[in-house]
Amino acid sequence: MEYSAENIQVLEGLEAVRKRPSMYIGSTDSYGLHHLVYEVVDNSIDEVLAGTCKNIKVIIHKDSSVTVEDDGRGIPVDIHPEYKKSAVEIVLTMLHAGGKFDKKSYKVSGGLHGVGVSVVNALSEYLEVTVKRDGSIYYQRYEKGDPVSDLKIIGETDQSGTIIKFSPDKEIFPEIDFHFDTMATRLRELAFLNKGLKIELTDERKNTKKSFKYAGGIVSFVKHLNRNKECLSKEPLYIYGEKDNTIVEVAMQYTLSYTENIFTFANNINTKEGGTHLSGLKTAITRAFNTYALQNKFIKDNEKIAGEDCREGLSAVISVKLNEPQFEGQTKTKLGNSDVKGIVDSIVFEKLTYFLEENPDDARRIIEKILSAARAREAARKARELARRKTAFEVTTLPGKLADCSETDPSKCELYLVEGDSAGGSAKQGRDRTFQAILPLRGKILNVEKARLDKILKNEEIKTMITAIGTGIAEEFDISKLRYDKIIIMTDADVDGSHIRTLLLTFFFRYMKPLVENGHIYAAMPPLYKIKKGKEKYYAYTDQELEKILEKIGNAEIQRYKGLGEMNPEQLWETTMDPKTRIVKKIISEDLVEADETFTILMGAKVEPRKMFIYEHAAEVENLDV
Ligand code: 0RA
Repeated sequence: MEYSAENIQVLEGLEAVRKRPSMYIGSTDSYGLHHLVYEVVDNSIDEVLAGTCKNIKVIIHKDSSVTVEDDGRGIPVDIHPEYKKSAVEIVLTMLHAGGKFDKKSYKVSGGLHGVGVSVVNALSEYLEVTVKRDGSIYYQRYEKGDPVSDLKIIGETDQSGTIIKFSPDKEIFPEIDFHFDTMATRLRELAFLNKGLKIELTDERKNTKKSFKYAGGIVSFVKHLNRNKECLSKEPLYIYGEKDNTIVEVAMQYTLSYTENIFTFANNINTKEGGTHLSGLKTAITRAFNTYALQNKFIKDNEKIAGEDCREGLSAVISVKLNEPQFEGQTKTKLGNSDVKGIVDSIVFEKLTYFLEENPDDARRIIEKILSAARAREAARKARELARRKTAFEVTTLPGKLADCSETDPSKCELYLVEGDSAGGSAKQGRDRTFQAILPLRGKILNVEKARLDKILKNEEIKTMITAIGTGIAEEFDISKLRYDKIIIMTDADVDGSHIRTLLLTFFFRYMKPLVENGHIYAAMPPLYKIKKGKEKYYAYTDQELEKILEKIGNAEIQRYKGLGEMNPEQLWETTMDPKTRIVKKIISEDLVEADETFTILMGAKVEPRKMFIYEHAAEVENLDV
C-alpha cells in the first residue's frame, strides 16, 4: 500500500499533553527529559525496522537543545484532504497521529513508547523539522507545539530523511541537563539490537562523540556485558527463530561469576520488568539443562536442577519482535502477550539442546558450574533454616548491636550503617532516637561479588544488617517488611570508607536490588573540614567549598576531619545527621548495564580492568553512583 496523508488517524490536540506531561512521558524529571530524545529516536528506529534507515545521528547542543537526524523515508509532506494540513504537521501536532504501518514492520508501540513525536513538540520551547523527500528539502518551525511558519521548500536534494531539532520547555522541565552517558547507553543498546545500524552521539558541550555500530548485534551485546568477566565458552551462543510472525533472538554466554544478568527487549523496548519472553527463556534453559544432565548421567532419575542454578553466571540478551505488543506492569515495561512464552520456549529449547549435543566440552563445563551452584544453594538453604530455627527460640530477634529507634512507623524511620564502633558510639549519642536507628559495622565486610550466598549468610556483619533491615534477601526479599524508609551508609571520607561503602552498595545491588531501585539507599556526606574564626564556625563538604568560605572570611583555623570518629556527638548530629542541615546522597541505579559493569569491575574477579577503572575514575569512585 502506498502511503498517503489520508492514512493518518487523527485523535486529539496537544493541550492535554502540556497540562499533564507525566501522563505521556512518565515524569518531568531527568527520566522524562531523556524520554523526549528516545521518543524521537524511536520514530527513526521504526524506519530502521521498515528497512529504510541505516544511520541515526543525535547531537546535544550547548544550549541543551537536541537534534535527531535519520536517513529514513522522511515524514510525508502531502496534504491531508480533510484537515488541509501536511502530514508533517499532523504527525507533529496531533496526538497518536502516526502512519498506518504495514503490520509486518513491527512498529514500536504501547507503554510510554510510541506516544509520538507530537508529545515532544508539545513539550518543547521550539521544534524545527527538516524533511528530505521527493527531491526537496522541507522546513517548518513550531513553538510549544504550534506551527509558527508554513511548511516550505528550502532547497533540493537527492537524499531522504528527517531532522528534528527541539529545545525542551523550561516551563515544563525544571532541569534540562542531558546526560551524555545515559544517552550513550540507550543508543548503544539500540545499535546492539539493530545489527548494522550506525548511531552517532555528539555532545557539543564537551566536544565528545561516540559512534555505535555492531555487526554482531546482540552477540556483541553479550560480549560487551562479559568483557570484564571470565567466560566458560569462547563465543556466546546465538539463537534465531521465527514462529507465528514473532521473531526471537537470543545471545547467551556463561561466566565464572555468580550473578545472573539477563536483558530483555520487545520491539527494541527494554522490558525491565520482564514478561512472557523472559518466562519462556527461563523455562527453556531449565528444561534443556535438566534433559541434557539426565541423559548424560550428570544427575539421577529422581534429581532435578532448579532454574536459578541453571542461570548462575549467565549473561544473556533476548530480543523479540512481534505485532501489537502488550506492555504491562508498573512502568509498562513487562511484555504481556501470552503466546510469546511458548514460542520462545520451543525455539530456545530446540536450539540450546542442539548446541549442548554438538559441543560436549562446553556442555560439561556449564553443567559442572550449574551443579556446583545447586550444591551451594542447598548449603545456603540449610544455613538459613538453621538461622530461622535459632531465632524462633530467641526472645528478641533484633541484633544487640542495633540501637533501634522508638518510632514504629517504618516510613518515618532511618537506619544509619556506621563504619566502626567509635563513630557508632558518637552516632548513638548524637542521634534523634525517636526516628534514627544506628547499626555500627565493624571489621571487614564480605565482598559479595566473590562469594556465593551460603558464605555470605555466614558473615556476621551481613547477617546483622539483614535482620535489622527486615526484608530478607534475594528470592525471599519482601519490601513490605522494610523497617526503615531510609538506609544511610555513613563511612569515613577516605579510601577505606569508600571501599566499605562500595562493598555495602554491592551487597544491596545484588541481594536487595528493589531497595536501590526504589530510592531507599543513601550515602551520608560528612564534612571534610571545620573552619573556625573567632566564635563563628563553618563546615566544608568539598575542597571547592573550603576555598569559597576562605575567600569570604579570610584567615581562619582549619581542621581536616580524617574520620567520623574525630567528631563529637553534637558535631556529628549537626553536620551529618540532622535532616535540616545534613547532606545525604540518594544512590540511584540509572542504568543497569553500566551499574552491573561498575560492580563487576570494582569487585569482580578479573584484576586488570579493576585497576584501570579506579585509575580512570578515581574522582568518581569517591562518590559512587550505582
Ligand atoms: C509517518 C509516516 C511514515 C514515516 C514517518 C511518519 C516518519 C516519522 C519520523 C520521525 C522521525 N523520523 C521519522 N521518519 C519517518 C511513513 C512514510 C512512508 O511510507 O513513506
